[in-house]
Amino acid sequence: MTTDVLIGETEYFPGLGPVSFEGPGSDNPLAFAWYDAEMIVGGRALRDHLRFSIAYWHSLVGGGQDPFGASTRPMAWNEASDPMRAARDRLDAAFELITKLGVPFYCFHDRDLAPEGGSVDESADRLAEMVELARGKQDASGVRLLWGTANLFSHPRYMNGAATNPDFQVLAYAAAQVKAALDATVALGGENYVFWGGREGYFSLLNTDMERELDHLAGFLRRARDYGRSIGFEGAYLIEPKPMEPTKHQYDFDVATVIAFLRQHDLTDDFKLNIENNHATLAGHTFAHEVEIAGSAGLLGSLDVNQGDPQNGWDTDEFLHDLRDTVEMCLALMRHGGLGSGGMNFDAKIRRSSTDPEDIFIAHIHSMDTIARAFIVASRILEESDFLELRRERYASYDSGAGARYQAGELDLADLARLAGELGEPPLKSGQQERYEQLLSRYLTR
Ligand code: XLS
Ligand code: NI
Ligand code: NI
Repeated sequence: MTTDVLIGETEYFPGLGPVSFEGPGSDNPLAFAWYDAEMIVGGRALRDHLRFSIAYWHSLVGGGQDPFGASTRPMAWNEASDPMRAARDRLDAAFELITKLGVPFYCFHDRDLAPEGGSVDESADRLAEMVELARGKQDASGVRLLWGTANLFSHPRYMNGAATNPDFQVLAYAAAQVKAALDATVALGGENYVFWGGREGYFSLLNTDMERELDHLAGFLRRARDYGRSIGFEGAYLIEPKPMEPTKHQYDFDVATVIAFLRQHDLTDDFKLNIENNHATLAGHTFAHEVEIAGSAGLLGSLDVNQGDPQNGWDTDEFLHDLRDTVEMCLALMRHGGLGSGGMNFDAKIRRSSTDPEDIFIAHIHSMDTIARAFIVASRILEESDFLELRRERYASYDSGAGARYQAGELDLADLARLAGELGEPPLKSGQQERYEQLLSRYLTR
């Protein structure tokens, strides 16, 4: 898979890109130092392991506005007064950015691609019109759609939720939007479809019938799945957990909560997880922890790569650049077999005060480099060090004898109690945490 640079009528990032790989010694902020797309790791090119993706909403739509002030970032592609004209300009800018960065995938919400119309039908028509154009851009460049989704949180009608809204009329409206977004995803060959429950949650239990809302949510997901399958969508449906924001308590709290919900409603054949680092940390977990839980359940779908600020308790969506944390995440990811049809989507935004055109390039380049480097470090730890062996040894007592019988489901509680008496007081065995930490540190700099 190769991507050709696509520039529309206007070049929106003149003098920037295409970005090339210069190697670890490079001081050029606009070149890759670690992400060599062609580099073979474990028999596959890095490009195919990492499956990077641009997030349309942060990189082409969001202009740095916050609750205290308006946009700061100049985005010429969003300035046309006709919103469909702006959508076409934005598509040009999107494919220029994606192809100049050499990123193989992108992701969007319906409303990023096309503005909402005055009715359900007009909105669907506008989306279909933009999908046609996006199809042409994909064909011309080789860029693919990692996932599509519907924005069920920005419009005021969704202030009390979408699929969990107490008002059925809102739920029906959300269904119309998801139907059109699934049509768009299928038309563009999208490999996954994401549900992030933007406002599926509550601010107060006093006015919330949680049991009913969760039941409605499951019913909504079932209908969406069935419709998608009926129009030929073969990819994975992904739920993206987040514990809070915008509501006080989001129902898709974390990976474990979502897995329990999927199992309760018998949805695990079709649904997996899209895990975002900043959402993991908001839930009091790490990225690695969430990947580990999903991987252990065989439900690892895709990743939204970003990071939060340890001193802030909200979703700051910074570009992922913490190497050590990323190595830990990659170790979990690789032990569970990698991404499959998922990818690594940059659900991240440059800071409000980052207003130079090159800032968006540098942000992506730095993050791609960090992840590539972490992935290479993790693969070397797995292949060259005694990491796996140390972990295996730690559990060796379950590999034979009574331990193996226990693991195989044999021995009842009374058997175990009898064995305890026979075996006597267990000697203390070190968990050797510092040794593992040291090992990781050494590989970081090799
Ligand atoms: C918001 C979410 C959102 C989803 C897509 O916090 O991360 O961006 O990824 O709706
Ligand atoms: Ni996300
Ligand atoms: Ni997020």
